[in-house]
Amino acid sequence: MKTKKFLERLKVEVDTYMDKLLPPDTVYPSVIHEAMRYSIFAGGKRIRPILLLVCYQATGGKEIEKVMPFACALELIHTYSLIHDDLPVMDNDDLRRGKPTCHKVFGEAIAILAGDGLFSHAYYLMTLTDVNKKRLLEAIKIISNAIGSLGIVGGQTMDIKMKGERPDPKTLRYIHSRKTACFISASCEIGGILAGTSRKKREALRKGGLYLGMAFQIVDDLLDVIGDEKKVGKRLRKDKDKVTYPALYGVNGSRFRAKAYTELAIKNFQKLGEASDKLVEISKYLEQRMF
Ligand code: GRG
Repeated sequence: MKTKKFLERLKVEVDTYMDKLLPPDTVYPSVIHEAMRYSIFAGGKRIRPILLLVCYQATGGKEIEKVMPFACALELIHTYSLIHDDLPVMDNDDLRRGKPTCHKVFGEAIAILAGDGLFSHAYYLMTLTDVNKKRLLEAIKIISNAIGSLGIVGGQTMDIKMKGERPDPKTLRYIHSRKTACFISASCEIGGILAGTSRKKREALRKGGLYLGMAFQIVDDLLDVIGDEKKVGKRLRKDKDKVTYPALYGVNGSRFRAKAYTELAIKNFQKLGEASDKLVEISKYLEQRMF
């Protein structure tokens, strides 16, 4: 309950900043700003910005308002990836975050542009981050690498290419680490970078985030099999022809692996000492989530 409340409080803070930092939907041409805001505020857990903020504080960062623009930028990029992932040429989904997907409401062309608009605006927001410019440049380098063809784009490419194929452990690990874990790892590492932490702690955050991200995607796979559509907010039982952990290891084997990755994440986060308490709580909470 304590962790749930903590996450809800930070989600409200992130949402308040995003509301201020996104162009209002009255700005011409209003339809694009309506579509961008629609997908952002349709729902979502805000895990990536929250991890950035928690890692920033765990490594000595004091003024979270200074790094809020970067935290919001992560959510804009994530939402952009969801809009494009839902398109008919990708996963062809009609429900996301409990609401009709962006292209169902605004049409495909505007949905593509809403994703593009969120992506570019994310980089604009990064420039508003009020930290030492060397740290900022390093953080931009890390996120750019995590979301390109060596990260999310590569993972999504193989996710699509492997549809209908027999899953094998190596390809499965590649897809999950690039499609999801890279971004979660970057969110954690960037928190430390913006706080100006040591190489050693930064590495603990990077590795911890990577393991946490693997567990996160395995739980996402599991929810497709055992979850409740109302709680998850998207159509379920849709991953049947996809390369997933349950397809390769079954429900129990996947649970076991989600737990093992969570334990590895915690082990790495604990290298920060007592400051890791919140990260440990969040890791355990995410492993048990039903949404
Ligand atoms: C370069 C950002 C970018 C995208 C282009 C479309 C695409 C390539 C990638 C899609 C990647 C994708 C959708 C991965 C799934 C990751 C995942 C677990 C999504 C669900 O995240 P949650 O549970 O969702 O954090 P909420 O709605 O809570 O934010």
